[in-house]
Amino acid sequence: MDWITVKEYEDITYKKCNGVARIAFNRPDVRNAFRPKTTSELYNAFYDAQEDTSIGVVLLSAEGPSSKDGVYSFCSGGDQNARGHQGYVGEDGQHRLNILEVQRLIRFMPKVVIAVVPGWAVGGGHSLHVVCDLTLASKEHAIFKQTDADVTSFDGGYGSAYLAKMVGQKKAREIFFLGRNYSAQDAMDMGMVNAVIPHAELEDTAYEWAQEILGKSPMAIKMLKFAMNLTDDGMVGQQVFAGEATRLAYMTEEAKEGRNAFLEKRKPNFEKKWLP
Ligand code: S0N
Repeated sequence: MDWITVKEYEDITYKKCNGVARIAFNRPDVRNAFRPKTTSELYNAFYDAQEDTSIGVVLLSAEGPSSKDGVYSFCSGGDQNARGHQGYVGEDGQHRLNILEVQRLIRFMPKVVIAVVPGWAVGGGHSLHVVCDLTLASKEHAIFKQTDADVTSFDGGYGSAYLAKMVGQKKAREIFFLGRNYSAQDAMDMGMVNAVIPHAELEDTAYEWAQEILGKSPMAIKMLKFAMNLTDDGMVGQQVFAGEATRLAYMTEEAKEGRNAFLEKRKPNFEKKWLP
């Protein structure tokens, strides 16, 4: 695979290859914790991937291992060193919670996002894998853990409530209330991981899964993602799904006639075709 670097960032890496974008955390010495700079960079890269019509699948992965102790991590959530009294403090001194904007972009983007988990997925890092469409995990090194209740920095949205839909209420409560470590196999048995992959094959497997998805109908993949989101996303889910219905309606003769009639300052002639 010939990955091409799209843009140089400080806290992440961002590459593309054959319809696949790979966005990876790059702070392995702090277990890939995110600070405001990281979330801004993530948002920027995800937005680019969303807008690029040559990209159909995004891998959210991580660089590593740590140069200090050789440990692999996906993401350990919010950087506790950057945390102030109102959220995580950016270089501009402002407190932000903008990991939630990254979550929403992953959730609502019309492309498949795969979490590629090479090591620790903890706190807000755990929540990110939950919000991704699919999760692939390293057999040897992935560990799933929720520490939100240890550090009073908690995700009451997708990270917990949506997790409960995924693994069931009892298991989700166990994960958050006890904060234990779960292996890749444990996580798969619970239904929050799609496949457990030997570590050395993890990235190649993620790329292969992406290529398989890229062989499908882009329209169908998008509509299926939005349909599966809809029931859990309330009016926003309906808005996203319905937006695509509007886009399809724009393609009809009827829609062209409506637009043309307005521009030509005449009454529209819809020919009264009330289809069954
Ligand atoms: C990941 C853990 C379990 C790994 O343990 P291990 O292997 O024993 O390593 P350590 O020795 O603990 O760590 C190695 C070095 O990395 C630093 N480090 C690790 N994690 C972080 C971190 N999150 N922030 C800052 N530094 C971190 C260690 O300090 C150590 O450094 P050195 O080598 O210098 O000693 C273990 O590390 C662990 O438990 N980490 C903390 C996990 C955690 O509690 N994360 C925060 C949980 N909460 C969130 O993420 C909230 C997310 C969020 O932002 C949010 C969500 C919803 C709504 C709003 C928000 C919001 O924005 O606030």
